[in-house]
Amino acid sequence: QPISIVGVPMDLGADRRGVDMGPSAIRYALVQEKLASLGYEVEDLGNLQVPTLESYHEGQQQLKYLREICAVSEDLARTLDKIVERERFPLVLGGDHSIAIGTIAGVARHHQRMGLIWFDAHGDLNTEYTTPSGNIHGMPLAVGLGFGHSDLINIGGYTPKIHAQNIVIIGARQLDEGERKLIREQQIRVFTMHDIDRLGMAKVMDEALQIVTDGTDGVHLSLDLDGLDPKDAPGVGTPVAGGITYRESHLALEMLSEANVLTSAEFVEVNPILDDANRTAKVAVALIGSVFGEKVL
Ligand code: DIR
Ligand code: MN
Ligand code: MN
Ligand code: MN
Repeated sequence: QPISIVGVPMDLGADRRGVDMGPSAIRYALVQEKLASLGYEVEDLGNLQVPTLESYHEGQQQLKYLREICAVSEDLARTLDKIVERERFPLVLGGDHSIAIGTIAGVARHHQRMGLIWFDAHGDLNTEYTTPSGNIHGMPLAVGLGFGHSDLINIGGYTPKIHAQNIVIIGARQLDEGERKLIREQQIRVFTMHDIDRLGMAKVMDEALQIVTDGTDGVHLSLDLDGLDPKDAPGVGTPVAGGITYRESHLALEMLSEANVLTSAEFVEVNPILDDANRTAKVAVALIGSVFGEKVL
């Protein structure tokens, strides 16, 4: 299937500048060339327009930049809707993780039921009532499930986009109290670092793939680079020690590729200002290779 790349230079959802340069960093690490070398037809649609942080007032303390993030999310949802209608595979480059609100709004409408893999050190399950930071990048998974501010959950004109029984979180190691409560109430399957250590990534992915494919007609991958260990992916705004290794993350994505179920993907939170000579963007491109079937032999 042909691939369409969209960059979203969003940093309003996080409190670290620099993540708006993520799409450039990933392009500089030759993402399009990687996909072309694997035999795909690729188009790069460029970046969506995102307002500059300095030109806006913060707005509400519990939902920073709500209005601007809603506008970009609607734009992204429309953009992805068109890509899917052209029967192309949408590959979104972030930008902070708040962009998942628009990505999911754009793709989920094309499925009866969409599975979702949330690869992250965090749960991104906060709402305006539980957020410790007010940063919307800590909320997109809750928003997809229909929890949060009505302007956010109704992006794309429908809610909820996804159902708790079809999602998995992989790599979690820092959850806020409100997130733990939502996980319990919604019975969301979370593979923490403890589970990955105990079961091994192969077993985790076997189980995860079962959950996201059971009764679904598509799967979205939302990969936050902070899911990886900061030793392997230092260029992220909110690093948490003790993460998924480079090798484990490749294994996970190779298994996902072999399952042949993926219908859309996004790679987020690459921050070149905090990085070490673009290492994290290079990791992102290597992982994208695995997602699209790159093999040693
Ligand atoms: C924290 C951090 N849970 C928050 N979340 C991050 O602000 O809601 N998600 N960094 O990727
Ligand atoms: Mn449509
Ligand atoms: Mn994260
Ligand atoms: Mn995240």
